[in-house]
Amino acid sequence: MSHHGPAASLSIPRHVLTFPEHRHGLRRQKRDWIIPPITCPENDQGPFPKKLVQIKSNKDKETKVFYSITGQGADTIPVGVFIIERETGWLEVTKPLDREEKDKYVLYALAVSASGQPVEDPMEFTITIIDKNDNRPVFSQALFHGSVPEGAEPGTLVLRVLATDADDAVSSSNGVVVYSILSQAPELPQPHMFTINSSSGLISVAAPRLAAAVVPEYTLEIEAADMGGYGLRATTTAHITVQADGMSEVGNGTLTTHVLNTVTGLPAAGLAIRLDQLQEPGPQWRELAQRHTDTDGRSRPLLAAGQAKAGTYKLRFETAAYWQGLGHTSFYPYVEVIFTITDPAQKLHVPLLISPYSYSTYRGS
Ligand SMILES: [Ca+2]
Ligand SMILES: [Ca+2]
Repeated sequence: MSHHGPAASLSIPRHVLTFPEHRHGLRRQKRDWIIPPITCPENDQGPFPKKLVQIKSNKDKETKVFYSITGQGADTIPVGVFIIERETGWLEVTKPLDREEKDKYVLYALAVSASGQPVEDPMEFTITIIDKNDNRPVFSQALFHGSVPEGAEPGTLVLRVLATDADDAVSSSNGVVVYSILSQAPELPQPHMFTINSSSGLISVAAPRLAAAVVPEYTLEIEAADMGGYGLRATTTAHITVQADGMSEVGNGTLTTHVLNTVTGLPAAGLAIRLDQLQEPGPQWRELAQRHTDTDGRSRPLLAAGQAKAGTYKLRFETAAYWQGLGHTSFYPYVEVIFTITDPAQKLHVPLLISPYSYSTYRGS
């Protein structure tokens, strides 16, 4: 038994397609006879007619053989795309083909003698059109809309964009679309507030501290590119609305705050704040409110008028995330200010002044 060399079938020249041998005169094709695939690139610019493969009958040793073809692209619509040289058996294509219009043609080759008698059974063969990347991705919409509640956790889904590509996505990457976010406007409280799944087009929250008061709407420029992200490109725009949380605007709250960045002397925008109340007799804290500071460093009131009760409260300021958003590291991962409300009717203002290495607070009103 020999294991050397390629299988015998591979020694058949690729440009010749021979009618299958009959087994003991049986008028059927051998079941194990494999017709080699015939391929033709799309958008070929010729010159035409262009030879694809030579069809051959071994009966040509005994008699003169004439060849013809029938089927799709030969004598049925689209007629005349493929022709065969009657005497040589050369199969030829006559014009540029569009794979996106038709990706394969099923034909039959016939071989007859000079008197018109068939010398072979009709041989079925398929011409497969090989894709070229001649279509760019197309977004299903010129503008996409999505919305997300403020303070949404990273991973929260926002919307999905969709682009299609007419090219072959099965045996090539010409039709495989890869998504990316090109830009985010505004870049507040930091760039990359959102991320996109490169294959599904699902956009989700990437960073915390989405705040309607800071940025009520983002504009993302989204790209779709074929060939694994390196081919033809298309862009679209996505508008993402940040929804303020359910609390109604209350102008006369009893507990307010503002945060000042003492490095720049400017208000600290987009900083997350949480208010807890101590559950007497303790030590459990109960969350009452979450806020983000706006561009003035202020948040909506943490306690609405009439909501305050005497007790011990804690304001937690997410300082590290804020500094991280500005490209700094913070010595304090967060700042907690604990204070007592004795007179619920009195307005109370608890500001925070921060740098990466210090903070201070005071009682205002
Ligand atoms: Ca394409
Ligand atoms: Ca194509």
